[in-house]
Amino acid sequence: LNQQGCVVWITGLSGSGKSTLACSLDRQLHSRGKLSYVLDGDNLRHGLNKNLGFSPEHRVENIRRVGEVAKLFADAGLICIASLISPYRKDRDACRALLSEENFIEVFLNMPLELCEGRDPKGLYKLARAGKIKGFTGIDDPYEPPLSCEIELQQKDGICPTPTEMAGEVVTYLEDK
Ligand code: GGZ
Repeated sequence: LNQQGCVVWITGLSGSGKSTLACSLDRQLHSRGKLSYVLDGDNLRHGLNKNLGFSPEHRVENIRRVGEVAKLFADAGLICIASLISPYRKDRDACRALLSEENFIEVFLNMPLELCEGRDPKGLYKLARAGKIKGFTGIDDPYEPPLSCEIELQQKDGICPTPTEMAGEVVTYLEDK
């Protein structure tokens, strides 16, 4: 395998486009002959993490498990793309600490809450605003943005780059390394 394994950790609010970005990145890497694999928080909650909810304790455990699995994939030489809200800085830093510094690439998908809430693909923000979901990230549960991350993706002049463009930015970063 002519590649070094690593973890690309995508963090951001619900509805910021993490899963779409992860999928686009996965495809772009494949087309360059790279082996990658996506660990998506929402998907893993149907299997590996199906005994976990959204209390702070359960989120900590959710992120810990995914961090450990991501490390295993990276050890196996894959580019592991983890996409989770991962709202607490401490937990993301704990995942970072599992790998050597150059092999953990934190990508902050920094989309404004209003944009994410406006998208509301699953209607969860609406339920959270109505008080029907308690402890929703960005509404009544905190999101702690990274203080220093490898890549920050955001709107430019009020326009959001496409998932393809954003994935391209990550690919360029990986290629430069
Ligand atoms: C945040 C929630 C919640 C609460 C359900 N808070 O955008 P989605 O809908 O499709 O994906 C989100 C997913 C979050 O799972 P993660 O494993 O990424 O979260 S964490 O890293 O915080 O452990 C969202 C949905 O679950 N969802 N309830 N209360 N998101």
